[in-house]
Formats: sequence, C-alpha cells, structure tokens
Amino acid sequence: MSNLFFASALLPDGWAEDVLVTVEDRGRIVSVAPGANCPADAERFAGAAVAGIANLHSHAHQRAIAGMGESSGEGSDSFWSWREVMYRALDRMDPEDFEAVAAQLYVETLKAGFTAIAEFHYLHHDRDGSAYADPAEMGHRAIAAARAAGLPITLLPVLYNASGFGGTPPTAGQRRFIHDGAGFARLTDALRGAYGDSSDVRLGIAPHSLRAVPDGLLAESVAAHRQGPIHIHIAEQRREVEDCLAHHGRRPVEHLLETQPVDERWCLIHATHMTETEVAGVVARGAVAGLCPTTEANLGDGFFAAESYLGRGGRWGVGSDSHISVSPVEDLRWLEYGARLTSGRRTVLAGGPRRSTARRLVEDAQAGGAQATGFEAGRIAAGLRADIVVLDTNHPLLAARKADALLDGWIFAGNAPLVRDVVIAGRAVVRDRRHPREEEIADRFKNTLGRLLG
Ligand code: NGQ
Ligand code: ZN
Repeated sequence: MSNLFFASALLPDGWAEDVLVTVEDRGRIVSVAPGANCPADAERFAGAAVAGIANLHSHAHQRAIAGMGESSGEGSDSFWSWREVMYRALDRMDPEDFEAVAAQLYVETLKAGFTAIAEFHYLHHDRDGSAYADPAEMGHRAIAAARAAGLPITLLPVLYNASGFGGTPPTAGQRRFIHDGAGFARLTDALRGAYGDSSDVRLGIAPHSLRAVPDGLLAESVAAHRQGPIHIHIAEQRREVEDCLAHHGRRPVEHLLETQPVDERWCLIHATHMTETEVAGVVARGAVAGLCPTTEANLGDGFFAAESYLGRGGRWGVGSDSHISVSPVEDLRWLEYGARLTSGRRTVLAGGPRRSTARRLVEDAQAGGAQATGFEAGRIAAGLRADIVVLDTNHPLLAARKADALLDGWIFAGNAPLVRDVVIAGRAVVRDRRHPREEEIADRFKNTLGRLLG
C-alpha cells in the first residue's frame, strides 16, 4: 500500500482539495479521501491532479521522421506522397532501431501527460519482407520500449494483407507488414503467450483498414479475437471513401457497421468522413472514435464532425498517430479549434451553457482512451488504476486559476509544458518534469537516427 496526497484533484463528482489516494501494490486505487490530512508517509504533490489520458493511436516508427515530409516534392504533395516518404524511412529500421525510437517516443508521451499508449503496430518483418525467427520480434521491442519508459501499452498487432480494395497485391514498400490469416494467428498467439497476464500490457488486434484487409479475412480475424480492443483505420482520406464506394457500393463506416459486429470493443481511427447517419450509427454501437487532429491536419485529411458526434454523446479519444505532435494539449485544442473554424462559433464542444470546454474535452478523452486501450483507468476512483497527471499550479500560465479554469488554462493557454508529475500505477515516473531515463533514452535515439537518416 502507498499513499499519495494531492493539493487538489478532479474526482468523478468534481474538484476536491487535500485529496488522499491510497494505492495497493499492483497499482489500483483502494480509496480516495477528499479533505484529508496528509499522513507522514504519503508522497505529496503540490499541484492539481487529473486522471491521465491514453494516447489511443500510435505508429511509433513514424517518430523517426516527424517533420521530415514538409519540403515540397515533385508534383503536389498529399497523404499518399507522405506515405511513400514514410515507407522509405522504415526500409532500414532494424529491431534495435525500432526499440530506440519507440522508447524515445514513449518517454515523450509520458512527459506530455498521456498515461497509456495504443500501439497500432505493423512493422512486423525483416527488411526483405521475410519473417524474423520470432514472428513477434518487433512486438517484443515495442513492449520492451514501453517498459523502459514505464508507460502502459496496448499492443495492437496489425493485420495487413493487400494494397487496396479487392485484395490488390501489396506493394514493395509494404513487404514488411504483410500477413495471411494463419501468419497473423501465429503472431497473436505468440503475443498472448508472452504477455497475456501482464498488468502493464493489454493485447488487441488492428485490421489495418478496409483497404488493406479484404472482408472475409477481416471477419475471420475479428471472430478469432473474442477479447480485447479492435482498432481499424476507417475513413481518413476522401480517396479511400471513393474507392470504398466504387468497390462495395457503401461508404467505409456504413460498410463496416453493416458487415462487422462493431461494439464497445471497437475503435474507429480517423472517422473523418461520415454522414449524419454514419455518425448516429457509430454512437449507437458505443464504439470509440479515435481522433488524431494534429496528424489529420498535417496529412490534409479533413475535419471530423465533432459537434454532431459529441452532441449525440459519442465516445472518443485522441492519439498522436504520426507523432507530428505528441501532446494531449495540442490534439484536444485542435479538435475544438477545428469545430470553431468550421462553425464560426466558440466553446463549441463545451456541452452546454456555463461549462468549461477543456473539462468536457479532458473527461471525454479520459473515458474514451480507457475504453479504447482496455485499461481500467480514466478517473481517480477506487478500483481503477492510479494513472494520474499533476499540473503545475505554480506556473504563471495557471496563476490565480482554480478547478476547471486550470484545465482551460492547460488546454488553451500557450505551449509551456504544464504537466509536472506523472504517476503510473501509484508511482511517480515523471517527477518535476524529469524522467529518470530520459538522457540515456534520448542519446540512444539520436545515435539511431544519425545512422538511419544521416
Ligand atoms: C499508417 N497513417 O498506417 O501509418 C497510416 C498511413 C495508410 C495514417 N493513416 C498509411 N495517418 O493508411 O495506408
Ligand atoms: Zn494510423
């Protein structure tokens, strides 16, 4: 048992002061007592505590090229030309390199205030496309990196089979991603054997997209995975909506809802292009919309129908995806700003009169992130994981702010890092903005990039 004491904390029924949180040895909260005295043995945090937010969509290898697709190429640049740049960069990435890049990303993820990550992982095979001796080699590396950082991880091995609708053969650039049904089953079995009982790891699956997984194989993989999250890229680019219409006579979300048992286990990544009927359909199933506003902006995807989806009570969370920005602040802020820029109004997602926009965004993202990663977290409450972020209430940006105004300051005012401490399973893994292994992990990352890209 350990005791954590916070000057203030956002609890399920609102803000409280002098909050004593007792945590059992496996990292679950046993009790939460507002208005408490600080026991002598407690670890004391001077700031404002909020439950952490899960980063629900990551391609860790892309951290290596963040910002490297920003010089114009030959013709007009697009999502698809960026994808070629990304494929070329990962051509040379070995397991050691991948682990070094992922560890750096995961430390950054924690320091930004995310307390779990869903790794949508598709770099499975050796450089020539042949399987590694251990088919789960790269998955082990992702988990080793997360453990080095101290970040809970939901590993989503990706099923990738085709380059386009209709089962068109993969391209050379996709050779390291490809599985058939049997190969994918071997991978997921190996992972389940290795990590099935770990408290810091959750396992799910990620059929990459309707483009990359033909319907029959998609149904087969879903049927084989009775437990754990199911994530899929769904409707990010207009071209993929058009291709889906041409092939299936249905839009992607429409097609998925008609053909798969979409429910609360599902997370629909980049549900960018939806009709109102599709929005209502996703909300009714209780699935999470996995939103990545900074990557979606960077890649020119389009605006998610945030006002309508949130207005209907849809579940959602955020992910840093390509890692063009690793920050819950930027992703939550840009979700609201996208809604402002399209509607011409302010506080669009606040959820009613006299509500804090940031409180709404943070609480929705906590809940959606927990659902999509499968970690019992997202609130500071007995029975849940003690994954907690502490804001620096001493910072000038938060001066004279209390309660919800702290959250509005955090999300909307400036870019100074306001997360001071991060607690995972009851232990501070970031203290005073420092991670104990950050230098070592950053050095290894820099060496790796020097070799890969230099
Ligand atoms: C990915 N990323 O799988 O890494 C994708 C690009 C694709 C984003 N969609 C590749 N942001 O969708 O085919
Ligand atoms: Zn993605």
